[in-house]
Formats: sequence, structure tokens, C-alpha cells
Amino acid sequence: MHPSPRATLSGGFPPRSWSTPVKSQRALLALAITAGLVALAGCSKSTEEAVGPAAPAKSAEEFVAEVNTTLHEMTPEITSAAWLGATYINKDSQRVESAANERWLAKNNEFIAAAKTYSTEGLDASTARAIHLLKTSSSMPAPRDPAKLKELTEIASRMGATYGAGKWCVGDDCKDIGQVSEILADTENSSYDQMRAAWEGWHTIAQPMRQDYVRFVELTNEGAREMGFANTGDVWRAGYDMPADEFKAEADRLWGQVQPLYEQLQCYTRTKLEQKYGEQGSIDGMIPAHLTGNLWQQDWGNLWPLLQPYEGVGSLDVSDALKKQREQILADLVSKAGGMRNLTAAQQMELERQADVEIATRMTRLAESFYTGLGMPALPETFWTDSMLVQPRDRDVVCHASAWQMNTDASEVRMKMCIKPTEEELFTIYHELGHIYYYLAYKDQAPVFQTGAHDGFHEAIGDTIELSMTPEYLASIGLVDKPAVSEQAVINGQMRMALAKVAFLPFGLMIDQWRWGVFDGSITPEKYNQAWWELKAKYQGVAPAGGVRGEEFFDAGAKYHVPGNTPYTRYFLSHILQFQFYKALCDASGHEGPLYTCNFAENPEAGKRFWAMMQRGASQPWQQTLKELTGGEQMDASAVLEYFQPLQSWLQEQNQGQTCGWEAAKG
Ligand code: X8Z
Ligand code: ZN
Repeated sequence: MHPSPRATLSGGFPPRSWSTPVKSQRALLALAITAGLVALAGCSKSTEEAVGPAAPAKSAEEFVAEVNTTLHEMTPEITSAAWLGATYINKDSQRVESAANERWLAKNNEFIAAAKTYSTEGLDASTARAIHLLKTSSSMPAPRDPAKLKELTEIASRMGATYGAGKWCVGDDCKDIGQVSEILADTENSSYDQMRAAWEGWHTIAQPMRQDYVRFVELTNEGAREMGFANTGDVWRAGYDMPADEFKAEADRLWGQVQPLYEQLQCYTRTKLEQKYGEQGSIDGMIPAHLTGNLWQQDWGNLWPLLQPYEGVGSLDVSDALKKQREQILADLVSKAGGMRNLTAAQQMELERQADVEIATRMTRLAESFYTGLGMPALPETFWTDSMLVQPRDRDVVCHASAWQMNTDASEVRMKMCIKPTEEELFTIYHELGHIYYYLAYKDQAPVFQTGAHDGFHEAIGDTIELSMTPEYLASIGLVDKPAVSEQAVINGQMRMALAKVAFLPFGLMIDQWRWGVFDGSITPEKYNQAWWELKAKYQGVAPAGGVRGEEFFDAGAKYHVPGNTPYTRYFLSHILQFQFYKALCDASGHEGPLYTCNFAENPEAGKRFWAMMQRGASQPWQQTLKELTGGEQMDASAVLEYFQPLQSWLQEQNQGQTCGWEAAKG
């Protein structure tokens, strides 16, 4: 799962995409009957085609009220089943999770069918909006045929579990995603061959999912057609308060704005890799996929030692500071226990564990304090008691970070992560708390509106805060020394941010370029891998070492969101929107000077504006919500370009004399 079952499973419409509480099944049945839902659920497609949808038995207002009540009642059990599936991967939890999901999706299909019988004309704005969301929001459109629905939910659970439990094994030596990632992240000490082996090793975990994914596509496409859409991608693109085709063009337009900046960064990086690795440092102008410090080449922060523009100009090594903090925690624990010599191996491991939990908790408290510093509430006690902050030692879990809203009053919210003391993970915590604070902000909206203005908004909340984590802010919380003030320091700071934010942009776009193609049939299963690498080449300018990766692989499946079925364009949009939010909040805080120097920590006015925006949830079209915060109704990358202006000029200078760009094979 993703940020939360609510915010992401159905990608908009409260995705307690998962099912019905056993204890209230009778109540739900009664509800369904009074809402006229049972009759509708019984409508086969052909009946509908022959006679048209049945006339609604309830007024639209009554129908929406019933949906809200049902969501309120079903959410806790659905989310609990999903939580179990992700935090105790085994046969039983998969069974419980997929059964819950099955019941929810069957109910959701009833809602969709019923919603289609209502015209929004003449309805009050709120009811019309709710009906519109019901008709258009689903990330996993499900077939009405009960056998196919069951098959779909079983496949979804199986793929999620396979990914979560995925390991790269050489003989009996098996490494999970955290261990594989550590090899790649250590770009200074891991050799070219070690990184390549780790990268290829991780990609083996996806091979067994290929057949499941092919079937998954068939089944959700059937569900999409029954909803009245051409395919699943068409449903995904319907969630943006604009025609699906316009949305495609919108994504292309935004990419066009930032592409030149990315190409400069790619060119600079490739050159540095060539200097380090010689001929092996690039492949026809593209970056070898295993050399960016990240399994998917989406965040290049681990290349900092190679790419740092000016060495020794103010250290920004947050990871080092966090690791030292953990060492200190451990040293204190050991000394309290009477010193290392008095401890058995088991006791030492126990203290290591306690140190892991303590540093993870401190990092999370740090993130919380940014939000409370803006005037937002403290996290509820249940967050601390129920969250999974570190990787359990005794079982497989989905380590991919997520934030959860367990019930519609948001009295239970959780984070699930396998936190390690690194800068990247610290950023991810701020990101996840962005989801959590969004849940807390819109909890008083009707359940059907308890989601992001669009899914990119949900992803952008925490990231907006990340932009405020300037060297000055990091110094204020004791993670780096007092920052240097110079042009060189500016470029260093910009590079640090660009390796996270700019490197990500084409990746954020290409994943769904691939899935849209898979769903609309232009990418057939025989070409899954070929198309994947064509898109990686076209957008990111990266390529696998060792030549063509054949169709025996399923490299898309090695990225969480593909088996997890989380639409990905949201992250691309977020990486544009977060700069717009940041600029608006900087303005609200009275910031003067270059945008990249703005840190709105502790500013109540910025906090008020942000919270007010978040409180809207999905109760109105996102354009309106954006306007209330920024004054404009369009997503626009000019704030990205304004922010990175110094770096872009610097990169252009550095790249002078280089032939930038690359020759991507045509798809
Ligand atoms: O999946 C996530 C979050 C949960 S919504 C950890 N992100 C994307 C990813 O890791 O691929 C955040 C940035 C992009
Ligand atoms: Zn997220």
C-alpha cells in the first residue's frame, strides 16, 4: 500500500478499497437495500445495456449520505486487514487481506453502479462532487463477475507479498531490499561489479510476478470497461478534474518546462561517472542503471561524494550526523548496562535494537516538530503506539514507507517504515508525516471527500516541508554545522536538493507512461521489458549495463508501485506542485530574497495557509484549492526553475564543451 489505504488504494475516493466489517454486515446489507444498491449490483452489463440503468430509489443526497455512513463503518476493518497484510507477510494475512479487499471492491462496484444512475445536474455542489468522485475514482477497477473479482484481489495480495518478501539470494546468502540498497548507496566503497550484482540481484525478485501482472491488467481493464472507461489508465487519468486527454497533454507540458534542467544534470553526472569509471561510466551517453546509488535511478543523493560541487564548503552530511547520534545512543545503553564485556551476544543485539528504535523515534519526533512548529497538532498517542518504525526481526514486512488513516475520524493514524539513520530516510519521514497531517486536516470532511485535492497534492505536502529544510534549518536542529555563506555554498545546497528533486522528475513521469501503454494495449506482454527500457532511455537517459534485458525479466515489477498498483504520475505532479506550495508559503511568511533561501519553519502564517488548504480535502476541484493557496489555477513549473536558477547556470558552465543529450532507442 501507499500513503494510506484511504489516500492511495483507490487513488482518490476513500480507498478503504478494502471491505466490510463482519459485525455490521447485516447493517450494511440493510443499508445497501435502502440505498437501492443491491438491485443495482445485480444488474449485469447486458441488462444495463438493454434497458439502461435502473432509476434511483433514493435521492442523490440520501445516496451520498449512505455511502458516507458505509465508508465510516467499513474503513477500520479494511485498513486493519491491509495493515496485517503489509506487516505480517504470510499465507493467512494474504487471505484476510484479499478477502477484505474483495468485499470492499464488491461494495464499491455497487456504489459506482448506483452513482451512474444519478445525473449531477441540478444537485447542490457538494452532492454533485461526491457523485462525480464515485463515478471516476478507482485505482483498481474491479470486474463485477465475483469469480474474477476474487481472482483480482488474490493476485493483488500475492504481488504485494512477493515484493515485500523479495530477496536476492546467492546460495543461502539472501539479502532484502534494505541490504541491497545499502550496497548501491555506498557509492564510494562498493565496486562497479558489486553494485551491478546487487542491482541485477534485486531485479530477479520481479520475474515470478510477470504472469500475475499480465492477468492483473486484463482483470482491471475489464473492471474499467464496466465503469464506462476504455481501460484502467483511462480511469486513473479521470481523477484530475479535466478530460483525460487534456491531462496527458498537461503532464507533457510540465515535463517540457523542466526537461532542459534535467538534461543539464544528467550531462554533468554522466561526465563525472565517466571520469570515475572510464568507458564503463556511460552507455551511449546514458547513465548505467546500477551507478546512481538507487535501484531505480530516481534519487541520486548517494552520488553526493562524486557530484558535490565544492568540497569542504560547509558539510551537509546529515547521514553522518544521524549515524553518530545512533552510535551515541548505543554507547549510552551499553554503559548503562555495565559495559560491553558484561553482555552476552543476545543482550548486545537487544541493545542494538533499542538503539535502532530510539534513533527512529527521534527522527520521527524531529519531523513532527516541524509540523507542530507551524501550529499543527501533535500526533495522536496511537501514532506512537501503533506505528511500525523499524523493520521487525522475526518476519517479512513491506518495508516501503507508507502512512495510514485507519478510521474516518482520524483518531488512529500510523506510519509504516523500516527507518535507518540516513538523510534520505529522514526526508521520507517528513514526506510520510505530510500524508498524516493531511489526514488530520481533512478529518471533518465527509468520508467521500477525505482524500487529496488530487493525488499529487497528497504527495506534495511533506515534500514542501522538505524544501524548507535548508542548511540553516538543518543547523538549527543540530544536524549540520553552521552553514557557510558563499556562492559556492549556494551551489552545494542546490546540488544537494537537485539530486533528490530534479533527478526524480523523468522517473516520476515514465512509470505511468509505461503503465498507460500496458493498460491501453499499445505495450503488449511480449514487449513489457523492451518498452520499459525504451522509456527509461527516453526520459531518464539511463540504460542497463550488459545490453538488452530480455523478456525473461519483468523489471517494472522491481519497483514497489507496480506490484503495489499505486499510480505514479502523482509523484511527478508533486515534484512540480511542491515548489508552487513552497513559494506561496514563503510569500505568506514574508520571506524576502531568493526563493531557495526560504525556510518557513515556525512561521504561523505559513502554517495557517497550509492547514487551510489541507482541510479542503477533495471537497472541491483541485484548481480551486490551488488557487486559494497560490492565486493560480494551473500546475506550473516556473517555481522549480526559479528555485534552481543558480544551479542551472552553473551546470551549463560545467557542461560547456560536452555533447549533452543521448541517443535513446526509439520505442
Ligand atoms: O512511495 C513513495 C513514498 C510513499 S507515498 C515513500 N515515494 C515515491 C517512491 O519512493 O518511489 C516518495 C517519493 C517517490
Ligand atoms: Zn507519499
